[in-house]
Parts: sequence; C-alpha cells; structure tokens
Amino acid sequence: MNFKTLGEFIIDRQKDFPGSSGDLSRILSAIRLASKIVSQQVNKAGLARHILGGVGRENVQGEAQQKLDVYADERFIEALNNRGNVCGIGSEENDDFIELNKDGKYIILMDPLDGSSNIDVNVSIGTIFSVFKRVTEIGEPVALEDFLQPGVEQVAAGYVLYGSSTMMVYTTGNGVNGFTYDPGIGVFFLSHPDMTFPNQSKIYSMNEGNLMRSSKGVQNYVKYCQEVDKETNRPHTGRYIGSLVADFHRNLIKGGIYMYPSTDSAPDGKLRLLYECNPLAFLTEQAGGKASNGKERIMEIRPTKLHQRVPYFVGNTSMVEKVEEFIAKE
Ligand code: P6P
Repeated sequence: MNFKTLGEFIIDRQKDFPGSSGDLSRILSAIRLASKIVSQQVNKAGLARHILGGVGRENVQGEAQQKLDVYADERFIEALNNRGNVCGIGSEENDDFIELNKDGKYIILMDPLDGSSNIDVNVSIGTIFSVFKRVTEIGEPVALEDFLQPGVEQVAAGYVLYGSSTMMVYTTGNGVNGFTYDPGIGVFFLSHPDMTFPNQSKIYSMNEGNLMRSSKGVQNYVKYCQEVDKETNRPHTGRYIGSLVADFHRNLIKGGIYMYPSTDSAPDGKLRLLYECNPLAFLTEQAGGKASNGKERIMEIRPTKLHQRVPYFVGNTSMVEKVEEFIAKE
C-alpha cells in the first residue's frame, strides 16, 4: 500500500506550524477516532435497531433528533474532551455550548451528523467541523465570544462523509486533502491529495421545491442554468441529494454550485453559519472556490448567535459570481 496514512500526514504537516505544540494534531486525531466509531454505526444503521429512528424530541433547530445524531454528538465530544486541549464545543445538537477543559487552547464547532433524516433511506450523511483558537484567557471558562468568531479566524475545518466509502476531507490553511477509510484495517489513507474545484463546472444543486419562494434573482439564475446555450456549457445539470456534505463533496470533485437561499418562510436560509457554512467555506476557498450569502463573503460575516442561519451559495467561483450578479440585478 503506497498511500500515506492520515496519521502520518497529520504529523508531516505539523512542520507547517513551526514551534507547534502538536495540539491541533491531537484534535485532528480525535476527530479521526470519533469518525471511525460513527462510521461503524452508520454503516450498519439498517441493522442496528437500537440506534435507528428518532429519540422522540427535537433539537434547538426544531428538528426531530435521530438516535444517531445523539450518538455521533456524544462520540465526538468524548474523543475531543479526552485530548484535554479543547476548552469548549458548539454543536448543532446542543442548545448551548459545552464547557470542557478551561486550560484548553481551542474551541470546536460541529454538526455531528448532518443530513441525518437521510439515515433511514440509506443516503450518504456527514460530520462537519470547524476549529478556532479561543480568544478568552487560558485558564478561564470558555465564553460565547470564543465561538462567535468570523470564519477567517478558523485554524482548521473539514468534513467526514459516510458514503459508499467513508472519507475525511480537511484543511489547516495549506490546501485541501481527502482521506479514504479502509474499515478492514481501521486506517484512513490519503486518496485525494491537493483537492481543487475543476475549472469546468456545470452542476447546480438546490431544492427547487423552494424556487418560487426564493428571490427573483435566484429564480432568474436557475432559469439561466436551464437555458440551452452551447457556448456557456448550458443547460447545466441539476443534482440535489439533500445531504449537504454529499452535495458539497460531489461539487468539489466534479465542479458545481450548491445553493440554499433565503425563502419567504426562512428569511435567513436554513444552513447554520458556524458549523456548516464557515467550515465548508474555508475548504472552498482553499480549493479555489467561493462562498457567499449572495452578497458578501461568508467567512467575513461576524456571527451574533451560536445557531445563526445564513443564505448560502458555495462552489466554483464563476458559478457563485454568476448567481451574485443575478441577485444584484433583482
Ligand atoms: P431541504 C439536512 O437537514 C440539511 O441541513 C443539509 O444537509 C441539506 O442540504 C439540507 O438540510 C436539505 O434541506 O430543505 O432541501 O430538505
């Protein structure tokens, strides 16, 4: 096997941070461990009756919490807490942030299992994570301001995709690399080095059931995607899995744009800035793409709430800029 393992890669890349304490490496290793544990359960969800279905309550988002949501949330919190260098975690599955070791230097924001409504129909789902250095004093309890940092301050971000294979894709600000998990030996191998959006792109990804409730600019952009024009590679192809990590990952490899705009029933859109939009925006910019709310760069938005939602347009720069043009003209 001539592939580098994720463990070797993490250690190799520590050289990018001269004088590094290895804390970030330990965090990435904790995420690696938790993703293996979650992957094992996700991949037998159909058989694991004890772990399938809802828990009979809603999360802060008002969404029915799935047993696997709670299971994944607990595994990532445990693994990160055991490393001792994380002072707090903000998670989609918890109303408030969770205080961990007050001597920890880092905070984590995560969606432990995004797209979990797809579990019962065997569609790919994912974990999304974002890592920041705390802004409050080490030794003090973590505070909300540690979590409400703009995306440009992220030190690492990535996702785990539980699909036909389990993959971990992440960045620490020096490009994007993808690792495929071999469950037979319990190791992630570097299978997708230096990932970048391809130049050619013709996939647009949106829940078009929301189209008539979206702005005129978005409606005009989708119409533009559907027009026949050989010159500009149209009509584009519509693809929507309904699982953000899966849609994003396909676009990163094949090129495309993912859109979740604001609608009249969801004026701020559906996706959460801190643990969905920011981490994928960091990966996107590192891979040569663009992420905006239709008007401004996602990673420059100063957050005001832990579970804040934003309209989201992410993918190939040319496609994001084209929809921004239509929005500007509306
Ligand atoms: P809709 C899943 O709940 C999620 O957050 C993303 O994974 C996905 O892209 C989106 O919501 C699907 O939302 O409204 O199209 O069902």
